[in-house]
Amino acid sequence: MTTHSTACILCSRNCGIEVDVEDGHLVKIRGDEKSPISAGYLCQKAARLDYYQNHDERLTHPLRKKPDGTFERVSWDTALSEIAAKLKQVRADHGGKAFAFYGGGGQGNHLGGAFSSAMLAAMGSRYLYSALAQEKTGDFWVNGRLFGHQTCHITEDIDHADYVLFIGTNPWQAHGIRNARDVVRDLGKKTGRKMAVIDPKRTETAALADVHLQVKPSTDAFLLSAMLAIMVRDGLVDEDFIRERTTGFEALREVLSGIPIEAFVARAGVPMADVLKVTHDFAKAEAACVRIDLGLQQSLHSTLNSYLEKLLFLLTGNLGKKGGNNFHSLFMPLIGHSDEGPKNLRTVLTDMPAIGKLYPPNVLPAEINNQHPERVRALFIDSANPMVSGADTQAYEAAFKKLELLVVVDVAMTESARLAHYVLPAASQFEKWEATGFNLDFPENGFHLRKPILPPKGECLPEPEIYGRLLEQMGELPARFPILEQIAKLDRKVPQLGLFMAAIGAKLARDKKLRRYGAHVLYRTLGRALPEGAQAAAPLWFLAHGYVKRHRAAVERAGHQGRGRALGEALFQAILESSSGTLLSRHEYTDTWSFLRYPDGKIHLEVPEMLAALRALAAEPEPDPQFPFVLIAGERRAYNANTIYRNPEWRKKDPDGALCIHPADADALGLADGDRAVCRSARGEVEVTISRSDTLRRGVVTLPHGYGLQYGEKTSGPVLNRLTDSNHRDPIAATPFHKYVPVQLQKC
Ligand SMILES: Nc1nc2c(c(=O)[nH]1)N[C@H]1C(S)=C(S)[C@@H](COP(=O)(O)OP(=O)(O)OC[C@H]3O[C@@H](n4cnc5c(=O)[nH]c(N)nc54)[C@H](O)[C@@H]3O)O[C@H]1N2
Ligand SMILES: Nc1nc2c(c(=O)[nH]1)N[C@H]1C(S)=C(S)[C@@H](COP(=O)(O)OP(=O)(O)OC[C@H]3O[C@@H](n4cnc5c(=O)[nH]c(N)nc54)[C@H](O)[C@@H]3O)O[C@H]1N2
Ligand code: SF4
Ligand SMILES: [Mo]
Repeated sequence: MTTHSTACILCSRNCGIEVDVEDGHLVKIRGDEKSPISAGYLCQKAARLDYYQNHDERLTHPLRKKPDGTFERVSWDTALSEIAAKLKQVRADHGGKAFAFYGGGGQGNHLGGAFSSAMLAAMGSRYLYSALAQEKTGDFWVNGRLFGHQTCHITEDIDHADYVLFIGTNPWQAHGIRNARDVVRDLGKKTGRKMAVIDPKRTETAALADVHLQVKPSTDAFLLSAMLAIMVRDGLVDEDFIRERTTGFEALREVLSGIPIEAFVARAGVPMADVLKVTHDFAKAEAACVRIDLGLQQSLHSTLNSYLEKLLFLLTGNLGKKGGNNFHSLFMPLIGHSDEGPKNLRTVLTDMPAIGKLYPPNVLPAEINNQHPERVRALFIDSANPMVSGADTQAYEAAFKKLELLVVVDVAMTESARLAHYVLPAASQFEKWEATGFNLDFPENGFHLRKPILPPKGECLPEPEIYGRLLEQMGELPARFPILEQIAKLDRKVPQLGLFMAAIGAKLARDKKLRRYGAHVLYRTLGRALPEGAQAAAPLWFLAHGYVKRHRAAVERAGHQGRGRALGEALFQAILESSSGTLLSRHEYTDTWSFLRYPDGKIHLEVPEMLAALRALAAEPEPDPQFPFVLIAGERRAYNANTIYRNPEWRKKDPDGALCIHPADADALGLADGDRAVCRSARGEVEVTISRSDTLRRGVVTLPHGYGLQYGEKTSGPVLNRLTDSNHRDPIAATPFHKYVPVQLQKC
C-alpha cells in the first residue's frame, strides 16, 4: 500500500485528499490537512472516488466505429492518422470553421485544456463550446459591461462577512465555496453574523438561514429589482461609493424608482416584511456579500439576474472590501474576453457571438443539423457528455448523427462516445499530472499541481500526448526541438539566468506559426527537463511568469521570493514541489480596484440592454397554466456529481434520482412515496419515482442532474435533458432555463 496527496475531482473546489492506494484501487480517502486551501475538509462524495477510477465502462484502448455501428479496437497510430487525414480533408473542403471543439476540461482537469485548445488553432476555428457557456456566460457578459472586461470575475469573502446573501445556490450540497458545510454551519450559528437565502426550496442551507425568502421559481428578477428599488427609496444606497467608484447611476436610479415594489414582491410570492428585513439588514451590515449560482443563472432572465445581483453589492458599497465581494486573480486563463464588435465571430445559423471566448452548447445542435454550406461538420468532445448534460438530448442525438467526424476523448464510454466515429481513451485524473483552473479565491488564492498516483490503464494516454501526437500527424508540430531541449536542461540548473526564456522567445519570434502551439512546444522542451516526469506541467512555467507580472506584490505576500524574473521561477518551483498545493497570492482588499478594466477606473452601472429588460419586466405575462408544475431540472443532491460517476453503485441513497414534490400536490395526483409517474414537458417525457417533500413550494417539482447514465445494459434515473429544449434560453447568453421547465405529471 502507498499513500499519496492529490485532490477530489468531483466539484470546482477540488479539495485536497490523501489516498491509500492498493492493487490499483483508491482504498482509503482522507481530507488532506496539508492543503493550504481546503485544510482537510471533505464532503461525503469524495470517499467513493474509486468508482471513478475503476469501473466496467473505463476506456482502455482507442476505438473506431464500424459500419455496423459497433466499435473495433485500433492502435493509436491508426486512430490518430485517420483522424488527422479526415480533419485535413474537412479543412480543405469546407474551411476550418467547419470544426468545433466541445469541453476541454471538467471539474478538476484543466491542464489538458492547455493542449487541446491547439486543435482549434490547427483547424483555424474559434468555435469552442463549453459547459461554462450554459451557466456563466450571462455573468461574464455583464462583467464585461460593468467592469470593462469579461474576465473581471467576482468572488465573495464569506469568511469575513457580517451578512451573506445566498441566491439560487445550495452550498450545503453543491459547495462552490471553500469548505462549504463548515462555513454555512458557522454562519447559521447565532454569532452576530447573518445569512439569508433566496430559493424556492427550503434547502439544507436555507434551513440554517436567518431569513429564507422562498421565492416562486424564476421570479428573482422581480424580487431583486424590488430590493434594489427599496434601497433607492429608503436611502440605503452608499452615495459616497456611487460617486467615487461608478458612473451611470442616474439612469439606473430612474428605472429603479419606477419599479412597482409591492406588485413585484407579490409576484415573487414572498412576504414584504421579510424582503424589507433582508434588504435593510444587508445594506446596513458592516460587510455584506452575495453568493449566487445556477438558481439565478439557469432560470428565466438569466443575464438580467446576473446584473441585478451585482447591483445589490454595488449600490451598497460592498465591492473591494473585507467581507464584501471582490475580484480574484486567475492563474489559468479559463475564459477570455470577447469584444462585442464586428471582430467577434458569430455562429452561422444562430448568429451567436462568443462571450468570454466561449460558444453556448444550446446552439450547437442547430449549428450542426442544417444544410448551410458553412455548418459544423467535425467535432471533438473532451471531458464532457453533452448527450446527457446538454439541454435537449434529442437535438444532440439528431445532430451528432449528421457529423462527418465525431471524436470523443474521455475516460469512460459515455452516451456521447457511443455516437462517435473514434473514441480516444484518456488517462484518468489519478493517472497523470493534472490541475484545476478553478482558482477563484480572494484575498488568498492557491494552486494545486497533482502528481499521478497510478499508472494509466491499458493504452490510456494523458491529453498532452493525445493532442500532441495528433498535431504531429497533421503536420502541424515537430516531434522534437533538440536545441531548445538542450537549453531547457541547462536552464533548470540555473533558472535565474533566463536562458530558456530567451531561447524560446527567440524561437517563437522567428516561427510565428509555432506560437499557437506554445503549450506543446513547452511540453516538448522544458517539459522534458522537469523532474519526476512532470512534463505536462511545463505550461505552468509560462503561467507562473505571467501571474507574477500581474500580481508581484501579492505573490511575495504569499511567501515566494525572488528579484525580477526569479520570482516567477520561484513560484513555478513551489508549484512543482508542493504535493498538497501552494498559495499563489495574498492580496490586499484595495487591490480589487486594480482589476477594473475601464480606462476611467470606474464601474459603469448603466447597461442599456439591462435597463430595457428591467423596464419590460412589469408587462411580462404570467406563466402558461397548461403545465401545472414548474420543474427545477437539475438539482444538486447528496449523490450526484455531474456525469463523473458512471457506476450507480456509488450511491448510498436516492438510486432513482427521485422527483421531489410537495405532499399536497402529490395527494391531488394520488401519488405516494416510491410510486412511478410520467413527467411530461413540451419537449419530451421521462418516467420518475416519486418522493414527497414539504421543503418545496406547491407547484414546484425537482429532479437531480447527472442521472440517466448507461452502465452495462442499465440506465439509472431519468435522462433529464429529454425534457429540456435548447431553444428555451436566455436572449443574450443563450444559457438554458433549466430551473424553469413547465411540466405535467401523471401516475403510471
Ligand atoms: N452534489 C453535487 N455538487 C455539485 C454538482 C453536482 O452535480 N452534485 N455540480 C457542480 C456544478 S457543475 C455546479 S455548476 C454547481 C451548481 O451549484 P448550485 O447552483 O448551488 O446547485 P443547484 O442545486 O443546481 O441550484 C441551486 C439552488 O437553486 C435553487 N433554484 C432553482 N430555481 C431557482 C430560482 O428560480 N430562483 C432561485 N433563487 N433559486 C432557484 C434550487 O432550489 C437550488 O437549491 O454545483 C457543483 N457541485
Ligand atoms: N438539466 C440540466 N442539465 C445540466 C445541469 C443542470 O443543472 N440541469 N447542469 C449543467 C452544468 S452546471 C454542468 S457544469 C454540466 C456538466 O456536464 P459536462 O460538461 O458534460 O461535464 P461532466 O458531467 O463533468 O462530464 C465530464 C466528462 O468528463 C469525463 N472525464 C473525467 N475525467 C476526465 C479526464 O481526465 N479526461 C477526459 N478527457 N475526460 C474525463 C467523464 O467521464 C465525463 O464523461 O452539466 C449541465 N447539465
Ligand atoms: S466539496 Fe467538492 S471537491 Fe470537496 S470533497 Fe466534496 S465533491 Fe470533492
Ligand atoms: Mo456547472
